[in-house]
Amino acid sequence: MNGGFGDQAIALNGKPLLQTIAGIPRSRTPFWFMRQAGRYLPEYQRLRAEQPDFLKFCYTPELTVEAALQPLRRFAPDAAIVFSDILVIPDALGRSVRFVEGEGPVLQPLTRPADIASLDVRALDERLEPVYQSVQRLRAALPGEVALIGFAGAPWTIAHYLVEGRSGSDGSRLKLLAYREAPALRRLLDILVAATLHHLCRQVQSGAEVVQLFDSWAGGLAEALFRDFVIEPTAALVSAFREACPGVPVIGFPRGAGAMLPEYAAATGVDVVSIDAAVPLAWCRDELPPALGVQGNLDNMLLVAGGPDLEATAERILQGLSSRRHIFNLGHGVLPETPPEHVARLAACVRNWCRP
Ligand code: 1CP
Repeated sequence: MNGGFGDQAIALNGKPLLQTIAGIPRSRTPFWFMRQAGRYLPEYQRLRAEQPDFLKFCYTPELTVEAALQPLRRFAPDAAIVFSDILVIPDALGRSVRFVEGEGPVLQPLTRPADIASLDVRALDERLEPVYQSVQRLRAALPGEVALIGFAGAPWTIAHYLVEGRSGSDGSRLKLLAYREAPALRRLLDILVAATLHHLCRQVQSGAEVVQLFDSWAGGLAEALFRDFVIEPTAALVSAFREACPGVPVIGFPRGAGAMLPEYAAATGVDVVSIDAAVPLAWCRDELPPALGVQGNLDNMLLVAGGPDLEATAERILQGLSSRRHIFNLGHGVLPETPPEHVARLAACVRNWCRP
């Protein structure tokens, strides 16, 4: 396991992304792209054809390591992210999870308190062993300056998929559960905190150097719900993670959190907040503490569109966040319809941009 920031010379080992998070000034802004591996790459499509069952793909290290390395060969980002999915946790807890072509994930919805009691954390480690092997092999295959990111879905977002059952839904079932049966939802979130803590720590033990929590469904919540069911479980998770894996930085991505971002950052203690494309740069400067890292936030749809605005916007983001710890990224993951040439142009632009 990596040492804390106290062991910087060893732990940060010339890796721009880790150095930036630690506040070591650099001439270049490090970058990677959420969902940098995946369907927009023809070489990924070919690899996927070898294993049409997506979960089986996620549990086959030979395939996941190759999928994670593909974007590195094309774009040379400063980080690799292990190829897996946030829904391996519901799967490992014994719920049925299927990925349906053209529809996305379909889960057996969790509807009764007895469903919560039936979640079984004991099988987790065994079921997810292939993910940890993927991390280990990927780390060994990485160029020395590339950092390895482990990840998990945040408890609220995993609860979303467990309760709603599919991706097209608007989240109303989970919100009603929060209002009508808060104690049951708290029990569910407690289980998810424990499972996620274990999953993140095992990734770190296997070679992950930084972890990201994807809270894709954190947006549009009333203040009290956001506080009780996004911030509170995330804070519990981060604090337990700090104890178990000291010195390993945490990136939080509460997508759509907007004006709640400062409170999220302060209460959870994450090192970096990942911001979506709707967050104004000037607002970050005024409202977020100067030592907090910021990751983001080019609109993933602009990356689909391309055109001269792509470089101009990237430079505006680089400039706008240049006075703080900034990791350049998108506001949300690369979309399947994105031309890979646009991603290559963006990578070149970020790599060649120098801090003023
Ligand atoms: O057909 C295919 O090949 C499957 C497409 C796919 C891929 C490539 C899915 C299904 N998951 C992934 C990989 C993945 N998912 C990664 C690793 C790849 C990388 O980043 O380079 C990561 C980090 C995720 C995370 C993930 N999965 C999130 C959080 C990020 C986000 O986009 O908000 C979410 C919400 C999921 C669920 C999921 N898995 C897959 C799909 C199509 C979805 C989204 C469904 C929805 O819209 O609700």
